Amino acid sequence: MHAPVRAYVALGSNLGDPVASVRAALADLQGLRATRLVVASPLYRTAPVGLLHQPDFINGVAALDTELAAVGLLAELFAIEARHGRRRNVRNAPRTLDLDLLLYGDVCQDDPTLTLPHPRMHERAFVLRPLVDVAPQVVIPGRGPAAALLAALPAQRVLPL
Ligand code: PH2
Ligand code: MG
Ligand code: MG
Repeated sequence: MHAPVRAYVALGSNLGDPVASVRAALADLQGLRATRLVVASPLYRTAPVGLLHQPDFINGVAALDTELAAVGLLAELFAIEARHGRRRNVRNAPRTLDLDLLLYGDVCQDDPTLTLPHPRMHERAFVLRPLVDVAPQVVIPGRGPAAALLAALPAQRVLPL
């Protein structure tokens, strides 16, 4: 544990009751040890990216200040996913809850366990839109300002709930 680091977590769900799952996950993040939930974005209904023939997603982003190490925070996110019935099978398949660690301070790393920044966040409007809501000035290390990246993306369906 160390001085708090600002981290951003993406929330996503498209199985069961996605709005309830994402709201419950936000409550879980609020209760996380050694961590403060600073702000949660509005939620969005978004078109699936990757695997196309699956239900729309509910997506949002949370800003956290955490004394946990990045891997410790990641383990907590996996534990919350598991508590919400997440099964890990096909990549990009529908899921009851997906919690992705987007940014952990300005750390850049490419480990088998954790890549930071999240390697696909800069091309996903369903991540950048709520991220810019909570952190309009945030810069993705190695990629640039999130707001500029979002503005340059081709249209993706991301609608406020
Ligand atoms: N997550 C994915 C793949 N595709 N599409 C949307 N709209 N929202 C997601 O959260 C999402 C996705 C992999 O985690
Ligand atoms: Mg994901
Ligand atoms: Mg994930």
